[in-house]
Amino acid sequence: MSRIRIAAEEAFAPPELLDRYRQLLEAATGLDPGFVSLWGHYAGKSSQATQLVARIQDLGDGRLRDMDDSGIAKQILSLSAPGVQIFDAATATGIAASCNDQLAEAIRRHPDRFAGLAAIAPQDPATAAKELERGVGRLGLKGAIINSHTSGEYLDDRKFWDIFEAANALGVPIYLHPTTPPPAMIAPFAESGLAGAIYGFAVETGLHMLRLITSGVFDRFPRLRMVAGHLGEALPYWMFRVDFMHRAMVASGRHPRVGRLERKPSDYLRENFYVTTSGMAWQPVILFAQSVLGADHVLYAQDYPYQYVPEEVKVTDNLPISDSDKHKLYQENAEKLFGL
Ligand code: 1DF
Ligand code: MN
Repeated sequence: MSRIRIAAEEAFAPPELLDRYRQLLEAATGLDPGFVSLWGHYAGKSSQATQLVARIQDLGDGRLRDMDDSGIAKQILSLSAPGVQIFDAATATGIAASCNDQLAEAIRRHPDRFAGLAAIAPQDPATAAKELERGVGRLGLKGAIINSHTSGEYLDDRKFWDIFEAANALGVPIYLHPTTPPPAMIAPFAESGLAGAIYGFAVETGLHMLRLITSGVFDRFPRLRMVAGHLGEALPYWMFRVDFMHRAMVASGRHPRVGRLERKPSDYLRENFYVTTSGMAWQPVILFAQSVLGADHVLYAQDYPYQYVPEEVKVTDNLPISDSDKHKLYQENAEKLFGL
């Protein structure tokens, strides 16, 4: 049986953005230490970094060849972490728009191979909402990507909810992609070298997901759909304990921000979130995620070019699941979620 594989968390970064990152790293003091740990490495001179930077800029033949070599029919592209979220609001807004234009152009050249998510600047929520509307309405993008916290601020803060309002009205999902922990959280991660994709990403983004759930975002926007990578940043594993402790905390009135919700925390995770397998080509956890979230809410992703392993799809090809669930994982769920 021939199989279409769609990969849903695939990164690009135009030279314009990478140049800005390099300028920041050279000039600025007082930079976010997480940004320095990430792009201080990737903007460097190691052969791994050089190869990564070459791949991430390429929206043409090189990328298509890698997709062919790894069995990927279509990438859903998004601007690499931390995207524009480390710049001031005006700079971030301008770069987001330019990156979205370039992404749309690449998709126009290869409509059968690429789809994309809009970069937005949460620093200016009203303008971010407008850019999401432009990205979807005029550029044909399929949702937004937000690289977790913005200068230590989380989207449960109501000042950001214009963005949810726009996504909800457009009926498009928001991909909550990881980034390094913010300054107030990063010290024990950074000193041990664990701030990045090895672990810090997941801790920080899992926290962000749980903050969204417990703050009541999904009671205000019950149909809002969000996407998390890395099989849900470990939260699926925590559902039982979170439900138990949430119930106990609500009953005792233990904290003013842990209040009554219309559904159990795990219900929001199962109903409002979709997860992708990015970076998690490991059968036991994919099966676990499917079993607790449902096969309709788990999508394939590769995390190109950060975790590019050409033979990786063997793992998912060989999952002991029905053909119909495999079709959902590779194709059907992505087509439905992103409206491809
Ligand atoms: C890494 C991984 C970097 C992911 C990323 O963006 C990223 C990494 C800067 O390995 O350093 O998107 N990832 O999603 O796992
Ligand atoms: Mn990623």
